[in-house]
Amino acid sequence: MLSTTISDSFLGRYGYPPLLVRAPGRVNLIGEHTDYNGGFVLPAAIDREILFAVGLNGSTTARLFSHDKQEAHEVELTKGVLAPGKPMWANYLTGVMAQFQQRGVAVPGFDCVFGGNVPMGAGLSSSAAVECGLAFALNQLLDTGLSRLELARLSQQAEHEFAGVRCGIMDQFTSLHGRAGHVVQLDCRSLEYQYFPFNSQAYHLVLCNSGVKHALADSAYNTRRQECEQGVAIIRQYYPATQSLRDVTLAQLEAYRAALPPVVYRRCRYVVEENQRVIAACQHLAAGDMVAFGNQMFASHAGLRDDYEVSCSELDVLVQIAQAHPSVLGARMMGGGFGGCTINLLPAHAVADFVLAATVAYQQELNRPLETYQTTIVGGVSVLGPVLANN
Ligand code: GAF
Repeated sequence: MLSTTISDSFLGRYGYPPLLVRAPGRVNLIGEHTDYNGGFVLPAAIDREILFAVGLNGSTTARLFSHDKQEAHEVELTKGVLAPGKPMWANYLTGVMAQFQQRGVAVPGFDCVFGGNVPMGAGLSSSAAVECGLAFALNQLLDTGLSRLELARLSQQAEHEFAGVRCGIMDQFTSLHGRAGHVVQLDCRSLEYQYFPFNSQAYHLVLCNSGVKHALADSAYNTRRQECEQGVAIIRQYYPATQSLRDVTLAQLEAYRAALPPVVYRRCRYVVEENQRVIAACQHLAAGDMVAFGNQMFASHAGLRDDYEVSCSELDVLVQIAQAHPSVLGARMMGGGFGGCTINLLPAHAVADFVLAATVAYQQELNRPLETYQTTIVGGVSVLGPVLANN
């Protein structure tokens, strides 16, 4: 078991029993690239997790060990302001330490072994799980008393400043607030949220990993964000109350289309329509109309591909394969884009047939192996317990 492996590794390296914390990755059913536009998302935490074993070591050094990379790294905590550096994997952790410090919390020396089974670069938010897991663990160890929402914000800030991605709040929020058997509709402006039960007896969410992550992903993400901000700045000249694309209607966008550069117009149109889709999808979910829900997912993918331009040929092929399967209700690319996974909604009885069909078709069309993951919706970050020595 992963938790035993991680805690054994900690005991072996440091010789005392750790606190053990788990932090899940996430899926997002619908609402992509809406979070940093003050809009709506519908994610869930999944049973792909990063495990943390941590303990205070009485020194002024953070001793970090990545179980997956089998690499160690040390951070001296008393040498002024922490800054990003190498190796890259340590930045997600150092970024979190820096955020505690910025909030006036002195971080004492600690030991940390972490590792998990959230595939990297697959759009399942392995980085958010790493940030949130350490933030939660330090909050416990230091008895800092920060709320889950504050930990989510702190982790998001760590991603901005130490990974250089100006992400929204969705991934960190979900890792910390997931609820077993439920998806969560989050209003990314007010941070109000509502859980919806997901009928996992009847329906499954299957992830198809395209196996690609295009190099431009991070810079293109930041560019999309800037294009949206540019759109808001122009629209605000006509509607001064506009804070974000969340406030813009399609009619307003059409009325001032000529004032917007064509690319900016298309980015804005996608976001405005995607927010509407999330609201409609939640109504379908509440009504148990999974066919209508799935159609919103297909429409979301079309917008991401044609207007927002964050898909890629591999993801488009995977969605086409899903669309051609008689049982799939909905499919779309998921996360930032330019690679990673598609998310597919289908009746439980059709999962085995779909996985086989998709694997064969992907191999035939792109000559690539397809990895698929069946997901279970789980709760957010939690303590698994202190591990007793010799246990
Ligand atoms: C990435 C980001 F981290 C999220 O904040 C979100 O913007 C997502 O891409 C796209 O919806 O996962």
